[in-house]
Amino acid sequence: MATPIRHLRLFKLVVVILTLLTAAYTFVFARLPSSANAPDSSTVKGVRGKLNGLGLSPSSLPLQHNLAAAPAYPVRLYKRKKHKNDDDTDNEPGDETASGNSDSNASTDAVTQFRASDPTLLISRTFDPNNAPQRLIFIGDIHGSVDQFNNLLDAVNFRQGSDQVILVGDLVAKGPDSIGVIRKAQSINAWATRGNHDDRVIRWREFLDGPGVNLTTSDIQGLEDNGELPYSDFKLSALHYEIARSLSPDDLAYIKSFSVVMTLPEPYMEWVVVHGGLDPSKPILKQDSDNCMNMRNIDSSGPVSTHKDGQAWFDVYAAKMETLTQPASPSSIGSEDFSQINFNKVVYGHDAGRGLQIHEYTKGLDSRCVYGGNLTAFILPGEKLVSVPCPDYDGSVKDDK
Ligand SMILES: [Mn+2]
Repeated sequence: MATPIRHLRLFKLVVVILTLLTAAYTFVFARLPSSANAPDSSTVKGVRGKLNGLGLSPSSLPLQHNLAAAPAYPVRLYKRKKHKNDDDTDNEPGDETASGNSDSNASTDAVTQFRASDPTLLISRTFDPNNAPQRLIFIGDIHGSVDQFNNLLDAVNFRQGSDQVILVGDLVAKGPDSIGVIRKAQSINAWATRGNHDDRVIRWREFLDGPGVNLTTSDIQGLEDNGELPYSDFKLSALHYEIARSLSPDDLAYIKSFSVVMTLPEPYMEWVVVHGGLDPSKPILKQDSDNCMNMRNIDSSGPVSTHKDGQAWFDVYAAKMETLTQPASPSSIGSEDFSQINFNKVVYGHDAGRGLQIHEYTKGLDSRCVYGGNLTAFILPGEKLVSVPCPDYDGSVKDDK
């Protein structure tokens, strides 16, 4: 087992070096003047203007904000708050990604390094001004249920070219055909935000293409048994490993293009998309990407993935939005608050435990597709909901803990 361990150490060293190089590169280029091909300001006026106010100079579309380029980002982007009673087996088995004890420090550090090199916290999408879509069709967590994905596209009478599909993440894992979902999504040019399961598959693939390239499955099993895999949420018994091995280069490039947060152009600038949720105490460019992909509740320590502590993140968010709409309160909000951003409505997924959650400011679309519930679409304009029934694939995820 000495060789794989040496490879792991080398991998961590390489990740550190690449992170530093990326930071240096973006430090230099973030300070160059905007390029001549900067977009018409009318297409991105609100969010872009606010981003400039935060010290960033987007110069190409879609706007992609490199985590390493923003000096104010937290250093530790992945450190998960872990609670002793953190038990989400009722809604998303396998979502526990941090073991939460001192033995996991090495794994947590490796994950943190990966996060720091992740280039896409936020993408601000734009439309072709000559061919803007007639409808936006947001779709909840598909989890490999490609037949239901196709059924839902039929049910909403999806038309390529005039409809833009936007997935809230977790295309993969749990269900029967993750690769089929990725390829279908790419074939219809769907936009997507990165779900925690998409992210885990990407990390597996980076490991298998890197330090794990010469390891057999039994080598990897040995590393898992000894707690020596680079990420604490890697489990051979879950589907992510096989999905990662099955990705074509096109598949991989497509899912790696998913940003953690996505903002939308006019006339949808009040909408933002994220897989898990947003932390209402932080401006958009200071969100923690791990929290954005995993949060369900917010307690006194901040976002948590559990339902058991604190309150639903969307209730905290709604309370915050209510304060922002009070004319008397802006002076108490701080210069880098949500008040700087034009959006106020969030489309998200991830919370099968609570199921479909349609509130004024937040639209939660995970309606338990993979557990025999529905797959749901939310359509703009009009805020119409369309659902199709799903079989219970739960048998395939019994080992995904
Ligand atoms: Mn999820």
